[in-house]
Amino acid sequence: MNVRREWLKEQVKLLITKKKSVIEQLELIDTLGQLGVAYLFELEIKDVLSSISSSIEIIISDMEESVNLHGIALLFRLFREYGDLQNSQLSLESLIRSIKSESLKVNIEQDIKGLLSVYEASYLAFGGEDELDEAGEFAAKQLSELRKNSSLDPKLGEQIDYALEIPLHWRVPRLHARWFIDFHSNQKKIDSNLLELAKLDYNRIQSLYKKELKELSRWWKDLNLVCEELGFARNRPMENYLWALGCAYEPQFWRSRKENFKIICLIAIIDDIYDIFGTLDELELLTNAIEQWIIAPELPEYMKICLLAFFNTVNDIANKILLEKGLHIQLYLRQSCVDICKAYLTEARWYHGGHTPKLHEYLENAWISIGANVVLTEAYCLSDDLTAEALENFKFYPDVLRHSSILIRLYDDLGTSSAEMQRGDVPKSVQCYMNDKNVSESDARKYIKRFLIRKHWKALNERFAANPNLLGSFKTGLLGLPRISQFLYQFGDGYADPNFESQNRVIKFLIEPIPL
Ligand code: 0FV
Ligand code: MN
Ligand code: MN
Ligand code: MN
Ligand code: MN
Repeated sequence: MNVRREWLKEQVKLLITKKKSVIEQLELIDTLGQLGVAYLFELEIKDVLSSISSSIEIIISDMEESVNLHGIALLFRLFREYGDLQNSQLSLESLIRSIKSESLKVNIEQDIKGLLSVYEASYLAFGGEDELDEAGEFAAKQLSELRKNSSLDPKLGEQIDYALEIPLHWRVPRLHARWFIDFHSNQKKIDSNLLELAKLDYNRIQSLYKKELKELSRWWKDLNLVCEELGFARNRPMENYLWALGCAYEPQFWRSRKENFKIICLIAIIDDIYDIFGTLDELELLTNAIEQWIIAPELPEYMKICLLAFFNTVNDIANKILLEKGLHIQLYLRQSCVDICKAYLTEARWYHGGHTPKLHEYLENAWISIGANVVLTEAYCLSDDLTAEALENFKFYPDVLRHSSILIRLYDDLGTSSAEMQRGDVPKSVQCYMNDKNVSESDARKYIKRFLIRKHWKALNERFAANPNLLGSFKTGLLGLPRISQFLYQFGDGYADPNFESQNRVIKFLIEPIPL
């Protein structure tokens, strides 16, 4: 398999460098990305994009002349995805011009490929790019209309449904790759060597995940926290591994993925202590003990058991980095843990005091209590590129992390708040908004889905593009965690209470290889 894979890789390299039109170049780069193999050809892709970059104005004016909506939209999206800020602005203007030009409307309505591309491109918008939103909405509407046409090719119909369900930019890349490979398997549209490489590589990475999950499950079992004293807590190692994969799915980030998994397992138990089991007095004691990083003697037994494992896990990883690099990361990890527990305590006080915060007041706390601050701080500290200087320059929670966290929180609230309210928990974003505006639950959900989530994705896109040099899986997690959150909570609580739909998708992700 490895020999075959190497050979295929060489063939695909030849394919990339073969002479072809700009549109064909762009489509190939896009296909590599959607197949999940772009990471194998980073240099080649960079070369192609920078050669396009150097004659961008001519290319765009050619596309405008031939009314190539698909081409301009794809160009825009790829420059945004690959972080070429300057050229994405340039092609954005052309894109808007093309869509707006009245005379083109007739063509546009029949140009399904163009509409799909505009739709997908619109999700890469920054804050304030409202015209792009409008273009995306226009495209979505046209596509739903076209979908009703019974003579539409069924394959194309399937593609439209899939796109309208969730845009590409919001999807978990590995899962999308699986869909994309399956979708194209019996078609002749993708070069057969490339498709075979994608399948081999998908299966190779999947078997790597299985190995990791096996090792991590053993660690979790040996930790022995699934015990009588903590019987109220969630025991979901596989789903915790999915969170860690969401943060970094690339094989080379194994280190941070593994430690992220461990910390997520522990955070999930601590969350359950704050939400479900602890009395308010106990929770005050617990928060104090975590701030001082001690197993205080007055803590109840179940808290001691959990804290000891928690401190050990964090100290262990800090010690490894100290031995390897001479760097002290423990204070950073500790600070992120203290911050989340304080946010948990605030929620517990609100809950026990019967307080319903305003939505903005709730979110000001809840973007921390969702836990991405802990995962991403750890990801930063475990990046292979971490140096003494990078550690010194670490800033807790820049704006880009805040927007990412808010998204994870909003998806979580949409999926979990019904059960949380039934069980008894602090009002979540849905309930806070209902209370603020005196609206129904379904209106609150609509507001969050259609407005708030869009708004924070735009802010995240913008901040992410403005910070191209972030470290390791800190960088990948900023986009990856909202995506995995979207995935886990799309059909209710796929994290703690998985239904058939969620399980099925996980099996495709982690268990079932692609038939060759
Ligand atoms: C959220 O669960 C959840 F998935 C947790 C705590 C696992 C860790 C996830 C990350 C670190 C991102 P839940 O809905 O119970 O969380 P809240 O905050 O709503 O109690
Ligand atoms: Mn909870
Ligand atoms: Mn909670
Ligand atoms: Mn902001
Ligand atoms: Mn929740």
